[in-house]
Amino acid sequence: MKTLKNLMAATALTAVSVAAAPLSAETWDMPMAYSASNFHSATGAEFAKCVTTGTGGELEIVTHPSGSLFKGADIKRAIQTGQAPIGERLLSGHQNENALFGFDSIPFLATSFDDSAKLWKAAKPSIEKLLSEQNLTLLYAVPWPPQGLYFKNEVNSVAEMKGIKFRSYNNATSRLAELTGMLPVTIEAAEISQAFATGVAESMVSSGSTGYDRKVWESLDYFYEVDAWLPRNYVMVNSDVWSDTPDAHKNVITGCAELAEYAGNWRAKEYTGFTLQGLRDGGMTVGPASDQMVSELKEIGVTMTNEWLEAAGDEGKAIVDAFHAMQ
Ligand code: PCA
Repeated sequence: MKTLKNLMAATALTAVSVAAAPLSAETWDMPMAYSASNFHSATGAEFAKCVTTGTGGELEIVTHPSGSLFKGADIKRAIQTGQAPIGERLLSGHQNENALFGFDSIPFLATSFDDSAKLWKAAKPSIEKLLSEQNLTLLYAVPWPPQGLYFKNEVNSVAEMKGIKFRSYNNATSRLAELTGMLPVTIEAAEISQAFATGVAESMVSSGSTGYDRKVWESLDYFYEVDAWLPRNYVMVNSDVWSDTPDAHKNVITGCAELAEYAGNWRAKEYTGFTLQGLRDGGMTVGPASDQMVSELKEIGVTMTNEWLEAAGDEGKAIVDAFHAMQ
């Protein structure tokens, strides 16, 4: 009897939703690289819901977290080529194409949420231009919490890092590994738990958030709060798809994007303390790095800043100058 009642209720619900569904409903699949539990993915899911609700169901956005539709490294290309209309990716993941994309991974340039917002303001016009040349329209961008160093054992100086297998996620993190004598191996966040468990990697630079999402305390024991930089994720839409989108939908999407950027920034800040406590609860030692390690890393930061300025040319220098002028 109960089953029958449920069935009747479900059928009634279906009938209502079919009647209410717009005739020309469109679906946009949205690939995302990070786990569903991550705050960027949660923000993306809310953004998708906002668009679906705001367009009265005429445009439904469906998120696919954890690299389930396209792996992180393939997301931008998939959107450029129209295999997916919309998606999210780590901006500095494109640093190998153009150094400008790495503006947010310069060690010790912008180390707080406030500075990260200023740096983004300085860089945004250049990044929007670069993306539009690649058939991509920027919708919103949200920073990760400050980047710190994860290790299996206690480490108090750069010399002690020598030979450690280091998981990298962009050019800057690979370069950091080289300059500290570690051995870089590029691995997507979705795969790091396994990489640490099997010993493919023994260390990384990342946020407390990613360590928490991937439960790295199962393999690693130390997190040093270095606050090296705050890299950014961004949501992009294929520019052809965008220009074919009716104005009424564009308005909803831009409104939802603004809301998502605001909510994502707020979440990133909230999540910083929460996830560091999560690492502690998992059994890790979490705290600042030794003075020696900080000053040695800052020296490496100077090298990396100069290398970036050289690679990013006048436009890169203009970004850094504009950022400094906001201080
Ligand atoms: N998490 C992402 C990028 C930066 C971060 O905090 C990662 O580790 O892949």
